Order: sequence, then C-alpha cells, then structure tokens
Amino acid sequence: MSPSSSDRYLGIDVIGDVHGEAQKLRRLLERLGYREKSGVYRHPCRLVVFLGDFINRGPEIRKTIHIIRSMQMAGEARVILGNHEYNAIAYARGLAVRANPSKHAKIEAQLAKTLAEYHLRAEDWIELIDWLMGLPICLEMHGIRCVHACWHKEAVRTVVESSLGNHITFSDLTETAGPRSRALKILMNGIKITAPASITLRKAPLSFRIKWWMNGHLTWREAGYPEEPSLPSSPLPEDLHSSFLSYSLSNPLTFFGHYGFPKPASPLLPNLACLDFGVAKGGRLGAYRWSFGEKTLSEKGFVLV
Ligand SMILES: [Mn+2]
Repeated sequence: MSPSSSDRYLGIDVIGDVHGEAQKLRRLLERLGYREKSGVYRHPCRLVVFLGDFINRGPEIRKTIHIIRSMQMAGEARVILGNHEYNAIAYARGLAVRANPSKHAKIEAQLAKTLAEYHLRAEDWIELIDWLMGLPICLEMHGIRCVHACWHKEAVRTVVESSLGNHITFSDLTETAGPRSRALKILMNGIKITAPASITLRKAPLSFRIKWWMNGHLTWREAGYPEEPSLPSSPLPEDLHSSFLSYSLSNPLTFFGHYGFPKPASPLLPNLACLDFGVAKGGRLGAYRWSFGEKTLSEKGFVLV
C-alpha cells in the first residue's frame, strides 16, 4: 500500500483560486468525487493540483488552508504558490516589505481577513508561513504544466534551475531586483503592459494585465485580460509584441489561475485554460477534470460550483 504511488492515478483535477471559500471548496471536491475520510478529502484514483491564491478575501481562510494542507500532507494534492501567498510570506518575513511603508500597508490591507483569522494564533501563523515557503512556484507533472499566472519558459528555467530552487527563499525576500525576482513575478503575477497617456481615455498611464499567450497582433482593447473597454481599438505598436509569448500549440496542456475573468468556462487555446472564476468576487470556484492521455482541452472538462 502506497497512497502516493503514481500507478494509482488515472487523472488530475486542477483547482483554481479558492480565496478562503471553504464551503464552495467542499462542494467542488464532492462534485469531483472526493470524499472526506479521517479528515482528508481523497479520491480512489485522482489527485488535485491547487493553483495558489487560496488565502485572503473569503469567509473561511483557516478552514480552506486546513482542507488543502491536509490533502497535500496525505499525498492527495499538490499545491503551488499564488501572488497572495507570496505576499503573505513577504509580509511575515520580508525585510524589503517592512522597509517600504506603502507596500507594507497595501499587503496588510490585502491580508486583512487572513490576519484577523490568525489573530492570537501566532504559532499557527508561523507554521502557515513555513509551509508556504516549502511550496513550489510551478509544476510539470504527468505531462501537464501548472502555474499561478503565466507559464513563461525562460522564467520557469530561471527559477527551477537556480541554486535557490522552485520555492521562496529568504534571499528572495531581500533581493527583489534581479533576474530571479523578475521571473518569480512573471510566474505568480503575469505580464502587464502600460498604455501611453496619448491613447489612454480613462486615466494615464494605464498598466494592465495582458493575454500573454497571444502573439501581440491585437488592438489595445483586445490585449487586456480582462479586456479593457477604456482603451481604443487601434493596433498595439510592434515594440510591445515581444511582451506576448505566442504560446505554442505543441506545448503540454497548461493550467493557470489568477485572472478572475468572468467568462464562459472554455479553453483559451486547445492546450491552455485559466481556472480562476473570481469565486470571492461574486463569481464561481472552478476546476478542470483532466484524465491521463487527454491531449486537447474541451469545455466538458470544466467543473464549476
Ligand atoms: Mn492571483
């Protein structure tokens, strides 16, 4: 008997940003066929990958962490870091954040609900941060790729091949300007571009998240994810095309979260899906149910509660 033996598995359920919505997470896991046994959700032949951003915003953050962490410890789930967990680590341990009052205040506001739940539970908070620091940033397993915001080949290589490895270290909390720091930001926060004041109708300059998987032959308005209606429908200048990755259809199936864009649940490309449906902002919690051997994503794979 080896509960983590990979022969046991027939597929993986990839779950997007949970943001403290423990009730919805239970509903989703049950919908996917997981049952709680001895306090851990398990499936006889499936494994979960959580795509990060499971803290902040929602009503039951400690319960959410308990569900996810108990599955991970029992070998029933793999967990990667999102930008919200990175910020929690930086807030708890990062000298660079403590030294920057405006950044500190911003992260503290983002963490308010999480900090309230851990108030007077200092040991649990320290244990949580220790656990987060051991989690990977990106994952390639059984032929699929998982990352919180953006699978950028060079950024993945920079992080995975560096001597510091595929998780947050103390030096990442002080060294916030080098290539590794930039790579971590791309993987967990995605890619943004800034519109010049001359074309920005609403406010200037406008920095926005882009459809990084596209090739850049887009209008300003189309380039955003979600699309930015205040931008014009003129084409992006060519010098911005290099911000886009033209994600190849020959890449493995790739899953990410982060964007919380309310939309019909469907693949962005035959090999690419975003699984953040804005659960703590009036949206839903979602997963992709992938079975080994499935080479192309389809709408049928999405499961939302
Ligand atoms: Mn995020």
